[in-house]
Amino acid sequence: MITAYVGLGSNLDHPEEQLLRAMDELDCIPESWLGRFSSLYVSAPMGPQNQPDYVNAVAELHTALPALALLDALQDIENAHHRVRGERWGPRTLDLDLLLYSQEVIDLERLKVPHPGIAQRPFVLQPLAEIDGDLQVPGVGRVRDLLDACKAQAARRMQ
Ligand code: A4P
Ligand code: MG
Repeated sequence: MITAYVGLGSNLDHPEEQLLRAMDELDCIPESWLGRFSSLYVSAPMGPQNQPDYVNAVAELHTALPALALLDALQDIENAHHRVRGERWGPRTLDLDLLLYSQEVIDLERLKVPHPGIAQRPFVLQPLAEIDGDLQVPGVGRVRDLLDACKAQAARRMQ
């Protein structure tokens, strides 16, 4: 079994409900089950500012699927949430990013792991640190240290 980490994000059509439903759907991916998961966090949009605030979270997933098959499963879930692919960094009902796949480094057109930009994103690092601050992002550093060094605006944990 591989331990993977999935970043969840939404800023359209009841984001909290989108994320909670997606957590259940992650648990239904074949040969996989949901492990620990973070609280929900709110933050201002990175990228275009003319869109609602985002709600983000991170989930740990134990899986026997190869990385690309896992990406397919994540994209199936995004599509089931009526995800429409518009402008880059534009608003979305559900975004599922494969953040970490064990300690593997993958550099394909369709899949880059660790997810690029992880170190600049408090809305990823904060929920990841809530699960395990000692996690290593291969080639980048320890989650807790990346969060300390992250200059971007913090995300706010929801009650
Ligand atoms: N892809 C490559 N690597 C991966 C990976 N590790 N995980 C490819 C998932 N997908 C990966 O993604 C485009 C392509 O990336 C996919 O087809 C896949 O093969 P996409 O989700 O269709 O497009 P996108 O999300 O618009 O682009 P991008 O660059 O992935 O955006 P991000 O990084 O996902 O950022 N602000 C806040 N506060 N919170 C957010 O969550 N999210 C975004 C989107 C913008 N601003 C945000 C947030
Ligand atoms: Mg994405």
